[in-house]
Amino acid sequence: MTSSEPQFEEGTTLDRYLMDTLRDFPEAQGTFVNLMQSIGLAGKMISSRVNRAGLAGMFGGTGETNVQGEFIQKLDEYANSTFIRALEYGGHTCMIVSEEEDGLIEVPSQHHSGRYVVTVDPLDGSSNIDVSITIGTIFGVFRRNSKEGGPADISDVLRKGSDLVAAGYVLYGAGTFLVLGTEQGVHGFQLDPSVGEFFLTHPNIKLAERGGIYSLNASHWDDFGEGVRASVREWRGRGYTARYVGSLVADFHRNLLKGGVFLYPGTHKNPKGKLRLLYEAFPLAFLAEKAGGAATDGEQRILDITPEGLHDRTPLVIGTRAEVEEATDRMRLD
Ligand code: P6P
Repeated sequence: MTSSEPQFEEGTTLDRYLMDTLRDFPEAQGTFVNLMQSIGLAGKMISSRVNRAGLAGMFGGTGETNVQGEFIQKLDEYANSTFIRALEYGGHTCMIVSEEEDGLIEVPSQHHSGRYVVTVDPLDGSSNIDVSITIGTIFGVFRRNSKEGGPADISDVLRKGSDLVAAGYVLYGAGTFLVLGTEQGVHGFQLDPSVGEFFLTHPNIKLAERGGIYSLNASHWDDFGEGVRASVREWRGRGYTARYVGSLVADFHRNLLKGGVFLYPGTHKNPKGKLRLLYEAFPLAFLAEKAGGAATDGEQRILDITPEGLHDRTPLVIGTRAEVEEATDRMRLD
């Protein structure tokens, strides 16, 4: 840890961390702190339900499909409504974009003063719920462009990923873990369910220049471009191991802590890949870069892209910088 990085005491809670960093911004009014506390509350509520899913009749689907054409799991619906409820009355958020909702979610008119716009994948990896594999909530935070006090509009979200001011995820796995990235760096907080608090356990998360893990769905091997295949051969030659959970937030989190690269390239069937730009790739790319890593779509930096629609998909290459650059340089030649 360099001296320039903020230092934290043992037992720092998320609230204490937020209040400590708030002091660095005298002009701040605490709105971002309130927003993050609302996100933390939603994470605790979803964690509690995920951990009791089998007991609370929360396995399985609702029988409906979402805007993506995917079957909605009961926990998807719960996570979506919980996250929206946690944000819409806090006075900090003016609009929400959710994977589970077709259009923009404007908060009740008396809260148009909220200065933040939040994008969310309420429960990424939900196909893994019924087999108890790690899943998670991914969120991104923009400062609104539109005038405070009035309604937000589409220009507040169809903008470059580099406009994000914060991003993170809540991981529901062996434990519940919140990772938050801001200009102050990337920090990890573990939930202690016995006291209902997130405690800072991983301050100043940094990615090494190069990792030792590659992560992709090898069933698409024959459909990948030569750039991906040549990169994977190189990494195998360097002795890398392969890991693939099939839950983006779990694969990303492992690579963030251990060093590695995740790829979900376009295929001939799905040239734009499967993952969503606005509420999956943007937040994770923000975190990867703040931790010293990189993220591209196989051609350009993810955070340089401006979405055309709320639910645009994108190919994704993300993680330790050396591998992202090696794969991207080759994929550009495909
Ligand atoms: P595949 C989960 O459904 C998800 O959206 C991501 O969390 C995950 O990385 C990806 O799809 C897995 O897709 O095609 O490998 O099953």
